[in-house]
Amino acid sequence: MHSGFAVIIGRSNVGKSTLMNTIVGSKIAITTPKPQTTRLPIQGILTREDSQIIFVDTPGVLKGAKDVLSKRLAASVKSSLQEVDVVVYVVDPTRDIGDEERSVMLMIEALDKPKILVINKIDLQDKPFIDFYRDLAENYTEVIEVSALRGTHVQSLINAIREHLPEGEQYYPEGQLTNMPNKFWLAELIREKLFLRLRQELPYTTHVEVTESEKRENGIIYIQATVFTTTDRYKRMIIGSGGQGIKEIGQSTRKELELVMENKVFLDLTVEVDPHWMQRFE
Ligand SMILES: Nc1nc2c(ncn2[C@@H]2O[C@H](COP(=O)(O)OP(=O)(O)OP(=O)(O)O)[C@@H](O)[C@H]2O)c(=O)[nH]1
Ligand SMILES: [Mg+2]
Repeated sequence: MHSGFAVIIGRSNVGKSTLMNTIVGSKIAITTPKPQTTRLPIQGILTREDSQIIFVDTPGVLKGAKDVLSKRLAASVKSSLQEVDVVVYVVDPTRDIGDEERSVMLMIEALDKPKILVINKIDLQDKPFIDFYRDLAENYTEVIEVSALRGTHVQSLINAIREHLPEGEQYYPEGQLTNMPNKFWLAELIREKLFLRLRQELPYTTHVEVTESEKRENGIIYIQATVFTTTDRYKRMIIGSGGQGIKEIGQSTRKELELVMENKVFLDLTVEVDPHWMQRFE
């Protein structure tokens, strides 16, 4: 048996969470077209007959961000790099290589660990920067081109990772797909719907907490959650005119939950102002 940790790292929006979900075969991490969707390192577990790989999905690395949350995110990425067996560095060949990418790259190339460069989104037609990444091959243990969205070459990636895992026992029982507690995952799903609906800076001022999640005697799963935001103005924007905004967020979350849980769900969603929620990340 081989087992170990593979950290998925890269700048925001390259498809790290999508890749982890595809590998694990279940939606563990939320994914949206907006940068900085992932906020906490989340583990996705792949157990096979001869191996167990624990993937750690990390928040996109942002250079020079000064707010508490971004700093905390960057720190959590750096610390998740310390104890892993394999580094999976994901890049997006459709986007220009800016300062941010260069600094991530330097950080990774300095690590003395097996490093796999994953060029993602190969399903897209226009990939002007793909040769730039291909030319970096000598700095990495391996280079694999994938489409996380479609699953292309994802098996080759899994096999390559397994090659570099030490011998060892399983960390988690078979069948366990994530380390994430249920309430946290529910909160993440609500946050995804918020992200998808809200514009520009608004998503980054929000935080979701699930206070209750239980199956009641009538067979319905009852979930109570609060969306925290920093100002009254944001609260009004989230609620929307006549409550339409929060209603739609609630409906799309509930629909997805009912699909996943194969159960009727009642979702009680409220919005509250808490100017200090970010400090809870400190
Ligand atoms: N066409 C295409 N789109 C992809 C692929 N992988 C991810 N995407 C899209 O890219 C966007 C970002 O994906 P995420 O998985 O949320 O990216 P991330 O790297 O986890 O982003 P952060 O959590 O913000 O760091 C989403 O709209 C995905 O659907 C791919 O292989 N092909
Ligand atoms: Mg993510």
